Amino acid sequence: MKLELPALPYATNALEPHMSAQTFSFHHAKHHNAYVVKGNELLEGAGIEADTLEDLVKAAAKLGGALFNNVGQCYNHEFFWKSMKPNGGGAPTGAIAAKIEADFGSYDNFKKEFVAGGVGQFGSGWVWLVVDGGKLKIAKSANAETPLTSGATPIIVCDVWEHAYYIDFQNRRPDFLACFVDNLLNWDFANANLAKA
Ligand code: MN3
Repeated sequence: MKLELPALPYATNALEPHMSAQTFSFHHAKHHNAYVVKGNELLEGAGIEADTLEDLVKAAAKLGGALFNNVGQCYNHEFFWKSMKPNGGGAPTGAIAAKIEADFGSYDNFKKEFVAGGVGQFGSGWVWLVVDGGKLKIAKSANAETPLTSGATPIIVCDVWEHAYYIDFQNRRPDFLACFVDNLLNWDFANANLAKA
């Protein structure tokens, strides 16, 4: 299979004022697109057969290097776009609300741990909400790494590479992460992923 640049699930200005159309013009149209183009170049002749992006990531992880970095970034970014929605964030609804109470004690504690996870990821990477061993947990990954390759089920992700927030928040990564949880987090997507975990 070939990598593709997916259309965003909303208009590029739909998440304003929290994430600007200008950020999407770089982050989706340039950064994500570059991973698609480079990943497809590297996939030619790599001999990988996969039917889904998830299987492609797992196969590329065995080869590592630039191939994995570009394929992993395609998966991570597609998951990130879906992890947000207009008027998202705030207290969760549905099955994930009870699961957050059970595994984090409270929504406020989840938020604290998610933000701390993203702040604590040194350099470029990602902060995830995952199901691992039946429990919701916060996971961090560096560069293009993803919990998919360690057997956890991704539920939500936030990109903490500087390109994700520098236009809108400059160096204020903690404010970006708090804004993601308060205003952007797509609990419908989280519930759909939880149902598959
Ligand atoms: Mn990014």
